[in-house]
Amino acid sequence: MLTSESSVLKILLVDDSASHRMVLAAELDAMGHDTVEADCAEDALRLYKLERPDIVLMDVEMPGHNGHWAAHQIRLSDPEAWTPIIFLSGLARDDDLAAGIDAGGDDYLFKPVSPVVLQAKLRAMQRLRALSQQLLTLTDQLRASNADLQELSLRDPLTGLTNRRGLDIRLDEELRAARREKLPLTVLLLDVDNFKLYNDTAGHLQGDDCLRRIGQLLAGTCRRPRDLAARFGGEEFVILLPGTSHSGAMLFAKALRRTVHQLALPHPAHGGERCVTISGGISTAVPDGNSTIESLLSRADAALYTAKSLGRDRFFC
Ligand code: GH3
Ligand code: MG
Ligand code: MG
Ligand code: MG
Ligand code: MG
Repeated sequence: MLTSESSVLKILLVDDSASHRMVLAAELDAMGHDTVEADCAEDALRLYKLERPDIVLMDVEMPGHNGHWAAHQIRLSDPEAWTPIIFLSGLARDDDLAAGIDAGGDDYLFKPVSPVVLQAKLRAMQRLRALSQQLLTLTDQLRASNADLQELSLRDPLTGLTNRRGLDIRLDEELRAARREKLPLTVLLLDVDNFKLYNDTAGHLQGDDCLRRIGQLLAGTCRRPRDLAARFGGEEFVILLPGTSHSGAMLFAKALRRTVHQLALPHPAHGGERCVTISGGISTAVPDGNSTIESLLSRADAALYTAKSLGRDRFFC
């Protein structure tokens, strides 16, 4: 997009000479631009921050700090954005020009500058500035979509719960925190009972719907900020309860079982007479140096296996 070439620019004009400023400001005004004037390097920096100009025209030699200093400070104050700085100076040796560019200038013109040259240079800088702004916008969009992708990669699309990857990350964090704070960590591994039969009778789509509703229910049981409900895989879920002891976990499981009963999702295999139930294995530990995510999960898995063997619709620890 190079169409903004002829738009009105806000130009910060820096020169300690009032007569130079007057001449240049009149020329810029004739070109249709708005000018903000500074008569020293310190004021240039202040006005730059206040006015956010599109382009800076900078004298080099000034009492106090010089134009090089002001250009350097402007670059430091605004590392993300790029505002063109053109030096206009009576110091007209090649080395002066090179020093100006090294100080952060984007161009360097020798005084006196003809209005035609100045106008052409402003157009060139405007073109570059438009490109740099496009780049900034693209970078912002890229950052945002990266964040979206990151979020998506940790979420289970069917239930909207945290997926296995997200669970692994949180489990790792919570295990470290529990070790550090010497607090218990409870893991519940939950499995929908006779779910293959559910699918076989009602079909996979209705099975998906059942998993979605169980997922919602589990998410609703997590009341504390650090509690987490996740889809472990298939019809298996995990609930993570940081800071919850064995007795707290038992109370939680009892309430959860009651909530599933209250949801009363008919199980199609029994002609709708019986409802969907879940079984769970509970593992609670105050983790020490030997505790691992695997050890916590495998204890919960063994307990789940026992819950299933004892007849399902129950929790075991
Ligand atoms: P048990 O009470 O012992 O857990 O029996 P079960 O039938 O629930 O266990 P099994 O492991 O034999 O079957 C689990 C079923 O879950 C089989 C699989 O097709 C189904 N399943 C896994 N993921 C999904 C899914 O995303 N959607 C649907 N609809 N079904 C799924
Ligand atoms: Mg000067
Ligand atoms: Mg299973
Ligand atoms: Mg199974
Ligand atoms: Mg099952």
